[in-house]
Amino acid sequence: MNFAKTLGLAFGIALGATALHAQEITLRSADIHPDGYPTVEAVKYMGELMSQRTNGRIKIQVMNNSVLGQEKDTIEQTRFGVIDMNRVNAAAFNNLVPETTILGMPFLFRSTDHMHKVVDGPIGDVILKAFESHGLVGLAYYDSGARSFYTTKKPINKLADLKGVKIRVQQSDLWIAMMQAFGANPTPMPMGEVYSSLETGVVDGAENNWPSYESARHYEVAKNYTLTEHSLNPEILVMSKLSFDQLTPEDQKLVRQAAKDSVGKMRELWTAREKASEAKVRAAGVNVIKVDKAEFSAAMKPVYDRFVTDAKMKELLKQVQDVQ
Ligand code: BDP
Repeated sequence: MNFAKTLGLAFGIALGATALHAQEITLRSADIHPDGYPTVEAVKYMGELMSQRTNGRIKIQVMNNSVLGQEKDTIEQTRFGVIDMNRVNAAAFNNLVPETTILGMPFLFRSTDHMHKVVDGPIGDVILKAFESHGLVGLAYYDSGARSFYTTKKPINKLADLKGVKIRVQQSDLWIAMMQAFGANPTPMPMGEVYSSLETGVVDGAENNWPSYESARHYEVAKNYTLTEHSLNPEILVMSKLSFDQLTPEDQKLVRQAAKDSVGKMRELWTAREKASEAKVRAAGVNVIKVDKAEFSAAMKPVYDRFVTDAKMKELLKQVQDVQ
């Protein structure tokens, strides 16, 4: 956390704590996406809210475009308080905070509305709370649409077409297992390496939502997009617990509230961007393929058998499925 008047503060305390009130705080927030991407703009919006609500005393500096590194590294730095906030897809937290795996389970959510009801309700709160024993404070969920496969050479028209195909996945055991259950050959790597890996044939394909497929320019090198829509895994905005604990209880409340208040903005931006990205890649001549999703979904039993084993996960899964 950047206390603008760190020295002044120490002196202020020595002289009689008046400087405390004037203490300006800048929270640095990481994101891999470029300017204009909904997650980046939503956190900037949260920063505007913070600034308005504190008369400029607390600001957020969004350090996007991967300037602070790839997600795995920025998560570690956030846990150590080097970075104050981080917006990352839930998959990147799976190995650290097992409760988050439920959100990425294949073909779990019936619709975006179902996903919203889950994350906006008590289940969402339980999962955010689970971050605290891992050095992080879960602040909010952001939309990430549906993820689908894309390939460079062989188009995926049916499940059998994925057999042995090298697919890049996020660095998560759940996602590796999911690809294996689809019959694919998973290659975990950070997002920043995907474009060149597709281009050079290190992988045959990857999977992501329309906006990431478009904004990372993967559609230029992987021109077959197969609408499997296998997961609606959301994004999660977290704060470093070390940074959070340095704030006064009032400021902590302000941060939590502003994060929640940025969710509506994010959903608006997301809906618009999904449409715009889809239109852009279609106009660029991408081969968009419809499939029988039931066939893909039927192959996912091993994933559920492996990741929903203990009583806690079983209960969580049931609760999610029961949300109407
Ligand atoms: C994007 C997420 C980003 C992930 C990326 C990925 O917004 O957080 O890093 O997918 O696949 O949709 O790694």
